[in-house]
Amino acid sequence: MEQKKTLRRAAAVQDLSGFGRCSLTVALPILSAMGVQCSCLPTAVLSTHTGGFKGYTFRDLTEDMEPFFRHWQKENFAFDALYTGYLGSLHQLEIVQRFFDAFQTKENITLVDPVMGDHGVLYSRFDDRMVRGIRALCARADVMVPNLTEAAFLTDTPYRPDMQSEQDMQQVCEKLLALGAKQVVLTGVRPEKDLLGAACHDGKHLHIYARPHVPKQYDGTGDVFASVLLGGMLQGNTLQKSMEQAADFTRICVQKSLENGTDMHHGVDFEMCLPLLIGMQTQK
Ligand code: PXL
Repeated sequence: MEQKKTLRRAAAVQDLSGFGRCSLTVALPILSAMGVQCSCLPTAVLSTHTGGFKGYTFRDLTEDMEPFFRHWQKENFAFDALYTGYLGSLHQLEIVQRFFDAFQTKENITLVDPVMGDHGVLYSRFDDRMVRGIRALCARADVMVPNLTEAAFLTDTPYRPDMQSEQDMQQVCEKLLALGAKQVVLTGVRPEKDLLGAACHDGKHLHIYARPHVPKQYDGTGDVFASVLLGGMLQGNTLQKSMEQAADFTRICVQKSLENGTDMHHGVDFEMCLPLLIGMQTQK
């Protein structure tokens, strides 16, 4: 007899940026395409994301966050994954700690994407105190997904984009794991000049995965990567396989957006690539 499929459920704690595909407008469609139910705990509603647009509106939903998840708790909702991304204030980081207290279990996956900067600099709204708060969230993660900039701030080491050897990756991952997370996936890794990819460390082994670099940067690609990574893990795949799938899919989205001449701040044209994700599905 065919086994019943179980629908996995993730809770995504992220903002909703109305324009410029990132955070929830990426996590929701991607997880859905991968057969994962995505519940949303919105942290803020913005007219656009904060990287590249001037004069955006920002409706802070911090005050709603705790009543929002306490209601979920009263309803006895449970989640196979807790997924956090861009968090805009210290107060929100404290609330997410309580969200973890309420919903973490031995079985579920907590994925913390420590969104706070890129290219060696912190985003606006982020400072040292925020870095410390995000470090404390990473300590409670099963998987953390920093880029090289975030890894440098989290480990309090200078940003050195030229340090890309296997030994360098091993060292960075070990320092990140020392923060307390069980597994780490490092993004934006460049083992050779024309390659771009990611490295993962599951506490035992380091794996590096890189493909020919598509020479254009797009906002929101970190969110695409983290969402596919989580979807893959919830489908029962290993960290390494999920990382490879996330890297491949992100690369395909960047390639498609480049072909389409899409503005970098609009995020990637992932919609045209979603059928591929549905095709990649291996959920038991
Ligand atoms: O993609 C990360 C992200 C998410 N949400 C908001 C952002 C950013 C990056 O700048 O501004 C609001």
